Amino acid sequence: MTDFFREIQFIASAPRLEHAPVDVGAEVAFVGRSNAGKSSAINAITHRAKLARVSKTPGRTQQLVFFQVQGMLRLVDLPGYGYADVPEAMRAAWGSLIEDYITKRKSLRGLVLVADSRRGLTDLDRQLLEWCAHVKVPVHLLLTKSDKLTSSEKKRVLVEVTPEVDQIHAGSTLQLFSAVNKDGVPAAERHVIQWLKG
Ligand SMILES: Nc1nc2c(ncn2[C@@H]2O[C@H](COP(=O)(O)OP(=O)(O)OP(=O)(O)O)[C@@H](O)[C@H]2O)c(=O)[nH]1
Ligand SMILES: [Mg+2]
Repeated sequence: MTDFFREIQFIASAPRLEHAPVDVGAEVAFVGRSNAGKSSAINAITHRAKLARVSKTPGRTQQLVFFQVQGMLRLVDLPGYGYADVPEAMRAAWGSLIEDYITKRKSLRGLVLVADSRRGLTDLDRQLLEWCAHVKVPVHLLLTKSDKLTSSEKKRVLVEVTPEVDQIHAGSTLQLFSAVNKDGVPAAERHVIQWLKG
C-alpha cells in the first residue's frame, strides 16, 4: 500500500463533457457495466472506504465524477452502461457521454474497464474495447467480484477472456480483482499509479 492517494478528494461531477474540469495533466477513468463494481474498485485502490458512492441500485452514477489525486492528476468514475431498466433515450445519452469522454479527453492516460468476473465481457464491454483500440487508449481490465469465484472458476475466466481482449484491443492487460477481499488491489493500484505518473 502506498500513500499516493492520501489526499484524494472529490472535485466535480459533470453531466456533460463541457462541464468537466480543465483538460490538463493526467487522468485515469473507471468504466464498465452498471453495478459491475467501478465505484467499489476506486475505493479499494485508493484505500478510502467512502470516496466514490457505492450503490445496490444499478445506474446510480449518472455523471462523470472527478477526483483530484494530487496536483493535475485525477481519477474519474464514469456512468455505468447497459442497465436494462432505463429508457432508451437515457441509455443513448450515457453512451454518447462515455464515447465523447473517451474520444475527446486529452488528459486520459488509460481506462480501467471493470467487469463482473462471473459474467465475463458483455457486448457493451466489447464495443468499448473497440472504441479504445480505435482511438489508442490503453485499457486495463479488472475482472471483479473474484471473491465469488472458486479457484477453478478464476482460472477459467482468465482463459476465456484473455484471448478475447487480445483480439479486440491487443496490448490491453487484465487481472482478477475483489473490492471485498482485496484480491488484486496492489496490482491494480500499481497500474493506475504508473499511468498517472506517466
Ligand atoms: N462480492 C463483491 N461485491 C462487490 C464487489 N465490488 C462491488 N460489489 C458490490 O456490487 C454492487 C455495485 O457496486 P458499485 O461499486 O456501486 O458498482 P458501480 O459499477 O459503481 O455501479 P454504478 O455506479 O451503478 O454503475 C454493490 O452492492 C457492491 O457492494 C466485489 O469485489 N465483491
Ligand atoms: Mg458507481
